[in-house]
Amino acid sequence: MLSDALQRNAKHEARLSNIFGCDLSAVNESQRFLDFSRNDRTSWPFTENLYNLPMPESKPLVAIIMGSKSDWDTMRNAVETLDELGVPNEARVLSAHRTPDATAEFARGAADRGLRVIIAGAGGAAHLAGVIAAHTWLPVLGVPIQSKLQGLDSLLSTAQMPGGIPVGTLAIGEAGAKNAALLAAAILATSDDTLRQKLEAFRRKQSEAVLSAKLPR
Ligand code: RP5
Repeated sequence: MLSDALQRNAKHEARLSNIFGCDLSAVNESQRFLDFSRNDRTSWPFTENLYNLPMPESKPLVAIIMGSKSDWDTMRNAVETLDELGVPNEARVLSAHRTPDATAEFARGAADRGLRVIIAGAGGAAHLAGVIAAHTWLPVLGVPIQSKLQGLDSLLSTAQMPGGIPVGTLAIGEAGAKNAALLAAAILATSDDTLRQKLEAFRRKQSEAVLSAKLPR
């Protein structure tokens, strides 16, 4: 009877892995099933949602990297846009200059961790996106941070990559961060219909807001 239950659980798990794209097979199935059936959810890789239903923790698909904590006010626009679209993401500070080894290590391991797009924002002599791109085959989107030179230095040092290692560079500042997130979502949406629908809904809502705008006269 227990083996039947474990088999059913394995099928259920395979379906969930398929739906949510997270690797549940790495954990010891039988132990987790026993723990779950004992109502001890501490070993179950789910979080509780508002309705108290078990929900899987999704692995991040997009990483938002910034060269300094001072970049957060700009780069939060990327995080918030991805959150709005329901794209699992992670954000952290890494510097091409101040933490070169950690930056390279992050970039080399990114694809194997399941990340699919990297957004990198930096200001001044902004090498971050280029350095990350040098260490991974994943698409890297660069956001030039507004700087003492109005972000022109950041823009040129992010965009002007010599041929061979591309960085898709967005606009300077908040608009660039927001668009980097939308572009990352569009890249993922080429193989994700649900996300494509969310992007289309986002565009529709945006168009409606423009068309219903009231001028102050
Ligand atoms: C870059 O230098 C960062 O991306 C940031 O935009 C700029 C200034 O950094 P802080 O001096 O504010 O840490 O590496």
